[in-house]
Order: sequence, then C-alpha cells, then structure tokens
Amino acid sequence: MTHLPAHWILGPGALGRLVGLRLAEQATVTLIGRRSLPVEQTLITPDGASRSRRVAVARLDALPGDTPGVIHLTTKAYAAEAAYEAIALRLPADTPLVLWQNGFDCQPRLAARHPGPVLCATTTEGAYVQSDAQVVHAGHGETLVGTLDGRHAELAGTLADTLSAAGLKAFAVTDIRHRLWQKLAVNAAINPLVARFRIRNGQLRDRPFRPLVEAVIDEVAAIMAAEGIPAPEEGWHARVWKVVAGTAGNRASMLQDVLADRPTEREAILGPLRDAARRHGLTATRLAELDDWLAADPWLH
Ligand code: KPL
Repeated sequence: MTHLPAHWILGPGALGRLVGLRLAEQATVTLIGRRSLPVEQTLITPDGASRSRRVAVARLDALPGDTPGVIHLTTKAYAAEAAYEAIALRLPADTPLVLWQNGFDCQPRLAARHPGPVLCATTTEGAYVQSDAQVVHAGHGETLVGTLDGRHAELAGTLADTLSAAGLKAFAVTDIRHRLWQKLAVNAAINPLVARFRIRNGQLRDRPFRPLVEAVIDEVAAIMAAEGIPAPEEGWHARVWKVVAGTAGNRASMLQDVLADRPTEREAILGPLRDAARRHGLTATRLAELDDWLAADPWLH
C-alpha cells in the first residue's frame, strides 16, 4: 500500500482543514464537524497562492454512508474522546485512527480503546482559520508519526509518505511517545505564561517575564529527566528560546483560547507534567500555580 484512500477528518479546525485540504489534492476527503461547513473550501498556501476545491462535508450527528479508509482525529485534546465515541460504533474494527492532539493525555486511552491501529502525529505546521470556507497554511513545518506500542511501522511509513506527497513533510518515527512529551514540554514553558499575561510569544524575552520562563523550564527539565524523556541536543532552555524566537509574533493557542473564552488544553499539557512530578516526588510550584490559574476562570483574575 503506497497511499491511503478515503480520509475522514474529524474536527475540521485549522489543523484538520489544513490536513484535509492538502490530502484532498490526491485522495477522497470528508470533513466532519459538529456543524456543517461549506463544500467549497480554500487553502491559502505559505507563498500566498489560493487553492479552492470542493470536498465532502458531514455533521457528526449525520455521518456519511461510506466507510473511511483512515480517520484523522484533529479536535482539541479535551474534545478527542467524545468525538471518537460519536463515531466508534460506525467504524470497521480495523480502521486506522490517527491522533493529532497536543499534550499526552487522551492518546494512551484512545490507543487502548480503539481496536484497530492507532497512530499519533505531532506537527509544527502552522495554520489558522480565516473563515468557515478558508484556512491559511501560515508556515511549513514537519510532522512525525508513529505508534505508542511500536507496532504498525509499515502503516506509519505509508501515512508519512501520503502526507509528504500532499505537501506536508512527514516522517515515521519509532519514539513518538518521546516526541509528544518533547512538544508538550515546550508548550508548557510558553503557553500558560503567555495566556496568563496576555502577551505574544516574543514578549516572554522581556525583562519581567524572562526569569519566569527560565524557572518554568527548570521545572519541566527536571520532570523530563525523571520521566526518561531525552533532552533536545541543544538543551531545554535553548530549545524553548528558539521556539519563542521562531514564533515571536504569534498569539499562542492557549492565549487565543483564553481570549475567546474557550476551554484550554491545560489538562493535556500541564496534567501529565503534574502527574509525573508527583510520581517522581518533584516539586513543580510554578507549573502548579499556572495550572491552578488556568483551572479557575481566567476572567475572574
Ligand atoms: O505550539 C504553540 C502553540 O501556540 O500552541 C507554540 C509553540 C507555543 C507557538 O505559539
């Protein structure tokens, strides 16, 4: 098998539509959400080109009659399990499921719950929604895919090839658990602080915030070491500052969620870190403070 046919994209936000519209150039794609989207969808590429195409769309409560070849679950982390349950009874048991969530929370549970192959994907592709009919591919990145239990290497390779052929550079890896934790670590050092202070990523380099970031990175690095997650070659501090520099103008996803009064991915990002700190007898005061702040209604502060 060199390519995967018939992709269902469950959760057509920015990432879901980026993946869906790229794949739609060479495969059958259905975008499935809580509400129906326009069938005419436009993707703005990083070089500013506008590519429009018609895709199949469906609502979660009115699924299409055909059978998917692969399901991409692209909801936010906190919505993933409910979205899966909404379609689970309709799926042939061997349907591959690809989990695109941030953090490390729902992945092990869904891998245990779904009878077929479960792949995890983590990406640095940048995308944002312009309207119900338009998504912007803001910047190229890289996607890594693999399974938590090390099985289905061939399928991971096929998925990576399919994504790469569609213009989303992807690689199959055998250590996706480490990769998910590494992304979570960087997210934990940036997202809660920018949400707390309502600043763009680059402002973390400024005087009042810099020591706070350094302190959070120290806590995260200690937890990663105890958990056996390899540090990046350049070290955790350099890695975080590199991402901050590369995304300086961004409003991080957690800040966008707080500003829009939406739930955040707090549980998927800070939850596993706090659990791991507890397991290893580490104190993580700063992470705990940020998590407690996010858990309370941020508008009350
Ligand atoms: O991935 C991100 C996010 O916004 O969630 C970071 C790395 C923080 C960049 O904005």
